[in-house]
Amino acid sequence: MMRERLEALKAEAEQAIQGAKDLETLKQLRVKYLGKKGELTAVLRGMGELSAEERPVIGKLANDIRQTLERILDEKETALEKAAMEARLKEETIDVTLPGVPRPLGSIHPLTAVIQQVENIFIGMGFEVAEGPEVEKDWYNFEALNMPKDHPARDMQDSFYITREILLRTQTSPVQVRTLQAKEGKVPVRMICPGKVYRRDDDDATHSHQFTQIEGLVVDRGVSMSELKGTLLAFAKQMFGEDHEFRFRPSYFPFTEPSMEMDMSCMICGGEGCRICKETGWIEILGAGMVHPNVLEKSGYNAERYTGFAFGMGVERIAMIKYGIDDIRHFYTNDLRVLRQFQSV
Ligand code: 2NL
Repeated sequence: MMRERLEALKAEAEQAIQGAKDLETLKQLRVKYLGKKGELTAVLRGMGELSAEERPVIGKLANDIRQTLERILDEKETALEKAAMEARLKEETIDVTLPGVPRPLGSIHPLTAVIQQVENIFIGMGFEVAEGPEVEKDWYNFEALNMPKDHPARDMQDSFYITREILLRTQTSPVQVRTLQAKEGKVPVRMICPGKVYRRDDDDATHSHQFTQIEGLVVDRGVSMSELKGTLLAFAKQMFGEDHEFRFRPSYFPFTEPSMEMDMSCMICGGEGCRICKETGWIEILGAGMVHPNVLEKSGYNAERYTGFAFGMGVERIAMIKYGIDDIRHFYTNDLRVLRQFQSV
């Protein structure tokens, strides 16, 4: 009687274990058949009614069944774990040979590229880079630069006034005046200042009411015109290449005396004369000169003891020459067909 019940229990348990579909079910089956309150334990509780001969035989049978069930439960558990792991691996497979998602890369704006190139060249010659406000006092923008209120040069560069005394700077020189003041007459001064400047021009292919300027300034004892020329030649050769000719010709600025402009042999015709250089063979690249003594004095420097040179260039102009851009408005309209051509710059 007891034997039949045990054999039936074993058969039922084996079938249930083999049919288990997941680990949770298997865990419940282990409790159901082998647990403290499980069915095998329940059957064994009736052992007391057995005869002394039967008891060890049934006891051994019950133990064998327990061991068998434990073994097949363990085997099934291992098999289910393995299947679960395989399913997960299959599910989470990553195809490392798939192409990546391309990230759209921007590019450095040609004006930024030129500013960085110019900065690096002058940093290499011991210059510092300074920046300052775009909204300026009339005094820093004009007065300190030897352009008093009645100076004709003030009409030359019609300005955006905010009040009678405050305007959008028409050049970056006010930054240099402020730097000189801050240095309180100390030398050497070797600086360049890049930045936006504003002039009341009508926009066309070569003019913009807002453009970018880089000015440079050196003040020290014994600074000379030859040092200015050498510095500008070293700059221009690094900027445009060794295979160009450069020349200086006299010019006029209120804040320098003497003043000059620097030309480069036309990179289109090589000096033969063409539409770009207006048949002259030369392209103007910057203006420069020896700092006017009035400017040094107004900034707190003794013009008897110190001399200086200064120069200024339009960044758009340099970029147009360097990259062959024929319309200044390309720098501001952000046409991607234009900007994409500067991805390697
Ligand atoms: C040009 C010419 C120039 C300067 C800028 C300067 C600054 C100080 C003193 C004296 Cl603080 N001069 N700047 C000098 C000569 C020329 O710019 O064509 N700019 C676009």
